Amino acid sequence: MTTRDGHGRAAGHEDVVRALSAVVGTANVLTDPATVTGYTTDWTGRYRSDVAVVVRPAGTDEVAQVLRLCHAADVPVTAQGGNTGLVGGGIPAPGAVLLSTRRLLGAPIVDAVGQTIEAAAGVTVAEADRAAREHGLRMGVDLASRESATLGGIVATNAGGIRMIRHGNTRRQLLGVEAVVADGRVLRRWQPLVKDNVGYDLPGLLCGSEGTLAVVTAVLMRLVGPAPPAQVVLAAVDRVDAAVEFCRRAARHGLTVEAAELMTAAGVGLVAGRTASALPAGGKAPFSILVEVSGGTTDDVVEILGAADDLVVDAVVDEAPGRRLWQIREGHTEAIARSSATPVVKLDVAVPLGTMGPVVDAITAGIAECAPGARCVQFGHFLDGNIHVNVLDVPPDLAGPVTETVFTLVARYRGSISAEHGIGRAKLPWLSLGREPVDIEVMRSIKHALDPRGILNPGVLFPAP
Ligand code: 2HG
Ligand code: ZN
Repeated sequence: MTTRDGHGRAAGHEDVVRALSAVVGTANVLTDPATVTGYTTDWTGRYRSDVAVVVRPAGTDEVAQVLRLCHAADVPVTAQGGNTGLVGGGIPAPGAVLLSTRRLLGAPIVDAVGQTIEAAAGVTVAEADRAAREHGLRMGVDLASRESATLGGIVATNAGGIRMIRHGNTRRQLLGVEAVVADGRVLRRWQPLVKDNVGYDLPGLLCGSEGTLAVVTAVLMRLVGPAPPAQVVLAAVDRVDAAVEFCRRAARHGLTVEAAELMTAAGVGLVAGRTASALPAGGKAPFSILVEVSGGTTDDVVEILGAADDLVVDAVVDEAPGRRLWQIREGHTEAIARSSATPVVKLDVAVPLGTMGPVVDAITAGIAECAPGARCVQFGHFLDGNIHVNVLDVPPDLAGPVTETVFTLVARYRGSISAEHGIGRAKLPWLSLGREPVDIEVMRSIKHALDPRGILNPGVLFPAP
């Protein structure tokens, strides 16, 4: 077996393995097919790679050495964090080395006064959050995969998550970054400052670059204050615009919307099964919303609900954290994966808020026409315009047409073909629906400037040369 670069040149597999072993130790260069499969298959089961080498460096210096030698040998490298991505961005092209960042560890350092955290890229979101909570603070980014998703991974993908409407996406939390560029140089922008206008925003540029510009080895992030007392409302609604209006009314009442999630009866039914009958409107209204609000009491929330019978069919309220209610939303991804006979077609779009109702309906109708036997489950962080479109039981030859149908529709409404999951391999053919030609050219120039040999994650974001 040989490893191959994007230009078709080949390097001996044994030579590469030997050289990598000299850097990270034999135990951290995995080649056994049974062991590497956990890294080379993605969570959805849709993306697999025949990659035969997984390297697990333990620190920034080892990452730099690995990249230096892969660069010299023209061997492509795909970095991977917790392997929780949904667009195949962490699954390498044939012939690449998979660089796992999971051994980039160490106790995070929290500055309680400046409200910042410094941590290595392999630390998970949940671990960082626990470290922050010891100082009465929290991570601003939270997502259902928090126990596996790593900080390097959320920076590489600019993760959004369930607190996005309140605190912003990962890029907004990122103050500094340490990353290794393609030739092995270590780039460090590490000021724990919210104001620092010296030149280009390189952390912001690497954030969301999906492993195509550098390998993130450590992050410096803002933290947010402690969670305020809050209430979690699970309400049944007939229309998407009623969901948006309900949040508006809560805000007019002086409450702060901490999270706002939309679900459909199909999704709630999959997660809750028979217990769906115990949910508002017996899980039978077309939509359910989960809204977490702070700044008031349960009585305030009940009062708002009482005056909202033009919007809300039925509702239950719980004190935060309201895990039983949140579980209905956070259980979607797994319940959907278990229920589908084929790998789920997972799309993640954003549309202007005012168009969300018609878009949700049009997506359902478009998919029914394009793939009549498929089931469509939509859910998402609706107040930021984000809908996760999951299509189950799609015959393999219809996965492309289903995607095309949804993206064309979203583009027509001036939406985004990737709200938070990235382009990865999955959305590559549709990049031009999301960005104009000059925009793509500028992105390519940046890629070329940082990675002229194209060894970093070829085939992700841009087609492999
Ligand atoms: C979520 O919001 C994640 O739970 C995953 O972004 C969405 O499974 C999905 O499509
Ligand atoms: Zn999401």
